[in-house]
Amino acid sequence: MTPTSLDYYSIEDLLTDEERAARDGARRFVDEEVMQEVVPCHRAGKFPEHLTPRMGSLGFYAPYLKEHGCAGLTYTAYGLIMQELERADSGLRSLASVQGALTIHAIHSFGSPEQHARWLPGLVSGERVGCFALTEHGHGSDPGGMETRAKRDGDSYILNGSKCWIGNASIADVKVVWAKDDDARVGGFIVEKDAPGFRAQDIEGKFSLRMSRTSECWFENCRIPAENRLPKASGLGAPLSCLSQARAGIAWGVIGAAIDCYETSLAYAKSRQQFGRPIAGFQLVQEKLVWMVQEITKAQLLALRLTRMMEAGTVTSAQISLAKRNNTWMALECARKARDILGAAGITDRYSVIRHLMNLETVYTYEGTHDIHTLAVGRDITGISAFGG
Ligand code: TGC
Ligand code: FAD
Repeated sequence: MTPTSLDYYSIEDLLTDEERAARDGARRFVDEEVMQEVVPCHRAGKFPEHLTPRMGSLGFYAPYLKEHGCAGLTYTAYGLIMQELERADSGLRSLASVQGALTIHAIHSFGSPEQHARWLPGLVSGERVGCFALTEHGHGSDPGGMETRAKRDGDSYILNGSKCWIGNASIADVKVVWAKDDDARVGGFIVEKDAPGFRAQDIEGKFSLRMSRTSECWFENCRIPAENRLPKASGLGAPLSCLSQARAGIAWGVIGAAIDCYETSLAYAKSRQQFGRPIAGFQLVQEKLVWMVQEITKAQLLALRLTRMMEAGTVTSAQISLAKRNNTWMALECARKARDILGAAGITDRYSVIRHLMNLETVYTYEGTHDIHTLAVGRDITGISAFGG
């Protein structure tokens, strides 16, 4: 199997056998079990739910963790798996991000041993669906302003508030909900399926990430046992640390979408004839293809160095911001150039490019918008916050 045809700087040589095997396994799964589902599911605006446990059985959720059935791979192997999933569709990678890097990671990092035993095995295997509810209707980029409250009442917490744009919230068995406690401190609270006072509704009319369920939800005197609070999560740093894991996965994942756009447009340009010759022979078309190779190669090197620093424990959150910011922008630009090369054919889902382009608009915005990451890096290098307030 050719793991990836675009490897202009022989990144392959920098991977371990275990990392190559993890990537090849994910690639095989995508080719054999996913690709035939993507266009029908995208058209229908549905996620193929049977893939959730299947991806668990393959070890795709938080594979960089070791315990509770997680695969115990390197961060680079995790990134390569995300790359292969996003080569198919950002919605597929999103499922793995929400289930693994966000929900499982939050419970693993901030939960007690009892909470680990209770929730992690079902989430890691994919038999139970998780979600990570941070964003609110009035607070997206500034989650610190959240209004959802968790009030202690004897052996319970009572949640009031709302969340918006939450992947899988309407079907999740285990919801990690971030809310402020009586001391106005951000905490993590597990809301299980059918908790009284919880209500959710899927968001309709999305043109982007259609193969993904996105919900808004409300907590109206939603009572949960006090033991469902994650004891080690105290302050906004807790949810933000989960975002770091997911953002690193995105920095790798979007490379998969970009490579698919490049390969699709290269093949098209070689076969499409205009003015009596293949359009790949025109200088302006070659410039677009070369731009894609150049930027994908730089993104691969950036992502690899990022996850190697994560493996060494030396990475900073600003370095993760830079990689999420650059690589998502790069992939979106590749999708736009590829769509251009395909001409009119590029606007239909006969080719994957327009689907990637629409998906990447979401990726540009979620997990911190492009400009929020600009300001995160700007604060890091200047020591001055430009976030406002
Ligand atoms: P700030 O003062 O900077 O930070 C508060 C505390 O958090 C710490 N911290 C981090 N810790 C770990 N990792 C990070 N990335 C961290 N960033 C900050 C920080 O050290 C501080 O700790 P302490 O102990 O001093 O209290 O907070 P701020 O209010 O100024 O906000 C900073 C800002 C704007 C960067 C942050 O709010 C932010 O990242 N905003 C973007 C929100 C966002 O990304 N939301 C994503 C929601 S989840 C989602 O989109 C899922 S989509 C998943 C998918 O489908 O793939
Ligand atoms: P806003 O914060 O309102 O930003 C709007 C614009 O203002 C952006 O261009 C932004 O860059 C700009 N802006 C904001 N503040 C500043 C500033 N200080 N300086 C300069 N410009 C600024 N959230 C979850 O918690 N869980 C999920 O599972 C989840 N899944 C999602 C799935 C999808 C499909 C989408 C689209 C979103 C999802 N999100 C999720 C929410 C996502 O994280 C937010 O949309 C994102 O953080 C941005 O928030 P916002 O949409 O409210 O935009």
